[in-house]
Amino acid sequence: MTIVRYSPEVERARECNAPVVALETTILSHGMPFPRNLQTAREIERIVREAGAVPATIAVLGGRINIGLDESQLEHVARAPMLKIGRSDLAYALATNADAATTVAATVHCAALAGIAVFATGGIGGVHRGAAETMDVSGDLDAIASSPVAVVCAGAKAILDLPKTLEALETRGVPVVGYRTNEFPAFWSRSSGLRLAQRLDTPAAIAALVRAQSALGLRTGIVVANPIAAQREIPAPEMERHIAEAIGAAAAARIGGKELTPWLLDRLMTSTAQRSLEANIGLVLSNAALAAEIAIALAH
Ligand code: PSU
Ligand code: MN
Repeated sequence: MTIVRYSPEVERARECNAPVVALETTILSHGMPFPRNLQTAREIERIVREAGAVPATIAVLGGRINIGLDESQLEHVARAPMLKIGRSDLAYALATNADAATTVAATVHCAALAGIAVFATGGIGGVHRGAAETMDVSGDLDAIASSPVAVVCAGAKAILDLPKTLEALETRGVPVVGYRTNEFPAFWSRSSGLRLAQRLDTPAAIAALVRAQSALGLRTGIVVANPIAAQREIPAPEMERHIAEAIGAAAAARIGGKELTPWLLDRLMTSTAQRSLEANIGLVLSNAALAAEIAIALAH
């Protein structure tokens, strides 16, 4: 069974070993409202192309893993209500000919299948606050740990327990490197107060890290933590008030499981008067640009 379908643009890039950047679709389908999600998806792809790499936006359509979406497929993902799928749902989505948006977890797996070494997203999932009771730990962590892909993100979403998320990454053998920072960024904010032992300041240096990881025979992914630009950030103390309120409201409304992350993101959009959305879009675009530069450095 052919399970993967490449767009003509990605197919050509594969033939000539051109730099490719994988992109996820849950962030579009469940993380941002229409039509901003579609505009953002187009903008991400434009930034990757302008930098000299090929964007490979990934979704499951009609039960096939599509790597590289055309304009109408991108619009379908942005507009139509669609399943949010992690790795545990991938086989089911294929076997039932579903249309589905892929999370970081499902997307890094598909990128690894396709031999794509660099992936850009907003923020990875991680250990949820209260995980000691709920055991809600995003499948993103295990998927990154078993997919040799560099994940360019603005850290983990600050709705999570960030210290536990870093511990979980360490346990899984995933290097976390700060891009031009000594601190693990907190998605909407530059600062989390959590120090990182690894810092690199150029795309070429990150490419060297990716090569070293591979030379060691480690099939583990790498988290490249790229803080949001200073002029776009929502300072951490301010954001924390909104997050605490949203988590309280989610508990009162008994929101859990897959719904939790999209629900919290949506609530924060309202409580910050869309500032969290604008920050989210800004950091994704910046991650896409950095991912393209890393992919290009790797191709040399
Ligand atoms: N970051 C965002 N918006 C999102 C997500 C991340 O800015 O919508 C998505 C990603 O697809 C990530 C997923 O993989 O949330 C994690 O969900 P969960 O916590 O249910 O594993
Ligand atoms: Mn979960």
